[in-house]
Amino acid sequence: MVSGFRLQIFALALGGCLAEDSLCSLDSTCADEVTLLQGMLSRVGQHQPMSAEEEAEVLKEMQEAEEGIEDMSLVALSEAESQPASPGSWVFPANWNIQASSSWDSNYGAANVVAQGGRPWHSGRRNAFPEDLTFDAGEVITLDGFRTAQPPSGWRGSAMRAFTFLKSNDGATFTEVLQGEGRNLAAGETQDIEFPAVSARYWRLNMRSNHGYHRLLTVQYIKFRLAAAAGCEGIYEAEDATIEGAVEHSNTRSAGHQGFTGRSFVDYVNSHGDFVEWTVSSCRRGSATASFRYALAGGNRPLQVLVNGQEVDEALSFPACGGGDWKTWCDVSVPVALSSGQNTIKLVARGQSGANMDSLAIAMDPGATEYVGCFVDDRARDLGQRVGANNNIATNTFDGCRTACGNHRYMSLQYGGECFCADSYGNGDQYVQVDDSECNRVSEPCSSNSHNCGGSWRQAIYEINAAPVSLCSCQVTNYLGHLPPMDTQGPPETVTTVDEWLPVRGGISSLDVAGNCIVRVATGAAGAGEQAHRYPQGGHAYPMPTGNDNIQSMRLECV
Ligand SMILES: [Ca+2]
Ligand SMILES: [Ca+2]
Repeated sequence: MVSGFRLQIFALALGGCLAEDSLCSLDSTCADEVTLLQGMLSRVGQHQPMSAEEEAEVLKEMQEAEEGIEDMSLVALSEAESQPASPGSWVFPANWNIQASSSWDSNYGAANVVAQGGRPWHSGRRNAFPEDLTFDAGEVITLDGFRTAQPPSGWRGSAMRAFTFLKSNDGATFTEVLQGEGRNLAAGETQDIEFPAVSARYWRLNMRSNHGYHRLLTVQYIKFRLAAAAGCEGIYEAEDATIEGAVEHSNTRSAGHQGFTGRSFVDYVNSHGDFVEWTVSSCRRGSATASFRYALAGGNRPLQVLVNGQEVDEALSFPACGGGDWKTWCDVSVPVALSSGQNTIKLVARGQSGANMDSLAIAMDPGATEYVGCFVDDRARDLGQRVGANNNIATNTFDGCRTACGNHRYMSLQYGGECFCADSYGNGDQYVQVDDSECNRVSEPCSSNSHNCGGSWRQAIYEINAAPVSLCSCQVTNYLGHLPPMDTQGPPETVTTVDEWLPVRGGISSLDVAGNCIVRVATGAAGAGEQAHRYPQGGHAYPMPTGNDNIQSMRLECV
């Protein structure tokens, strides 16, 4: 018979906060949910010292784990990982100053999180939550994510659960970057936490709960993902670029050549092969406008334009600036597609000498970085109701629509400036992606102020806010202990694993499900013979629709 144990499933502490329509992001707070969470945490054992038995168990586990580590020294960072990293890459916080609010002992200190081998960082013996890991990068850097890993064996349930990631410029006052819930990582597993790019020198990971392991935390390593910084918009002098054939004008005091910027300008000499090549770093990927400032007294002196070695214009026209002299300066522009990181832009003489070249200016097209693509729309409206028509000056540009869309994850411009906001797109088979050219309707002021303004039943979709951190984790508390990790009777035990079939010993008599969690059950092991019935939010008393004794496995899913 079914024993009378209670099974309570209560939610995802931040469930409401992370629901689809209410992003818990940089711009919104989740005060109610945090209060709820704090209340829950206080009930599940905050500030309780470890018992002697628990400590003995932890020590035993450490001993067992260490037997599996052949080389007890930390594995040195590979050469590649100690090289300067480019945006988008995951890096260890090598050479950073790292502090932990507590550590088990010096063998399990905070410094262990810079390497992939050896012992993990392990929080202290008598400290309850919260725990902090604080990082000083030594300089201001831009991040858009971090990755944590669990030790390769043991310490199940010691991964962080409720956390807040913070930043600081002075190391004293920290402000929130994001908060969320970490998954219950299996041994050796990693998780990536992503957020909109943000810059700071000091970073802190504040961890307020774990997934059930003796109120202690372990982290095998942490990596951080460097984001492209502010981008590469700006002015780059020709005289600072790589020059071949052409020369930097030396007589900078000559009356006939005044008005240049920077130190001087570049004088093309030969009719073939002379070039100026700018190398620009830290670019964000996307479409941009490259403008060249030059002086030319008369005629026209076209130059070949190469971006990252690819020809984008065989002979870009550089007409005379109109003053009939060499001190009147003007600009020509060419659209360019920039890659993330470093790019080269090159002007080559192909048959005749070039004008006097002063500088290059790079400006990203508004929305270029955020652009997703061009998609079909119809009267049912993939992104919901229109927010503004294309003659609405408040919303008919990228910046205007973005402001109107607030915390929504996506926005679109359609038909030259109609604005839509939503948290998803492609909500129907008909909303397929099409070529960007179908979206490029020219309509002002949209076109001059936006990367792409959409077309007729074609929408240019932009991702304007980061995805909510997907950290749904249902919590199962079994008061008599028929669920893993304890499948014998004992004190209340918590299970938080989601999306995985868990064994149930002795069946289920009743369920309480709260929050964004559903429960499936099966009559066999590992989901075999799954019952059609799912148990959504709410109480489910004996007898269960699917029977009781016959339930051998269950699976928690976030909805
Ligand atoms: Ca010349
Ligand atoms: Ca110059």
